[in-house]
Amino acid sequence: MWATPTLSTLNKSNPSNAMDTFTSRYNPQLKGNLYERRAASIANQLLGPDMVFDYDQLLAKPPNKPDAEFKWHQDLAYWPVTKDTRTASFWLAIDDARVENGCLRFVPGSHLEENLRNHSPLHGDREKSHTLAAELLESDKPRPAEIDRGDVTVHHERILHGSGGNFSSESWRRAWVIAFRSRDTVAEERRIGFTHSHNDKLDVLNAVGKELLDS
Ligand SMILES: O=C(O)CCC(=O)C(=O)O
Repeated sequence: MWATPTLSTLNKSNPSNAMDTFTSRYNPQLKGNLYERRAASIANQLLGPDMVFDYDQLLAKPPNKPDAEFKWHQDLAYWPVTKDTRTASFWLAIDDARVENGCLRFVPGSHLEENLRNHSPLHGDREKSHTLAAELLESDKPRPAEIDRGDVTVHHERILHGSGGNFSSESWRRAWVIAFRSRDTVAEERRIGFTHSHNDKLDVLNAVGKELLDS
């Protein structure tokens, strides 16, 4: 399964710190692969029969990239406000994911908080920085999710999570993310031009968190 053209899109000469590609958009032959189908089935069992594919991403950190961090965030803080927020985000480890190479870390229980944490663009505004970051509280007790290659975690849209840099001199840290949301929510996102891409228009990104889309 892994000797697919997808992995060749993780161009190892790419100078950026952590790469991010929309897997099946750029490799449409991957649509409907086994991972996607199994994840869809689990999303339906967890959250209901109306859960559908929303987006996928390959996230890759090369070795020796201590600055290839994903800042603490809740996924929902990145997304437009919708009535129905149900999400199952699957994170498939392509390499063994360890603290050393930047595995995911979660703050247990944070998905149960009534309000989202405050998130700010990392540099200036959304035009300069797609990345949003939240601060940890002293009471937060983050836990690393070290998993082996081929294993999968599933996370909730409100769980506070992030990952450290890649301090390994040898190991990449690659992951294939597929997120499922309700059919109505995905339709609503597309209606306003939100696709979960860094290339979404600035006015769409700036509207995130500000209004109820269907109000
Ligand atoms: O791969 C990472 O380190 C971060 C991924 C992430 O934030 C997510 O899948 O929601």
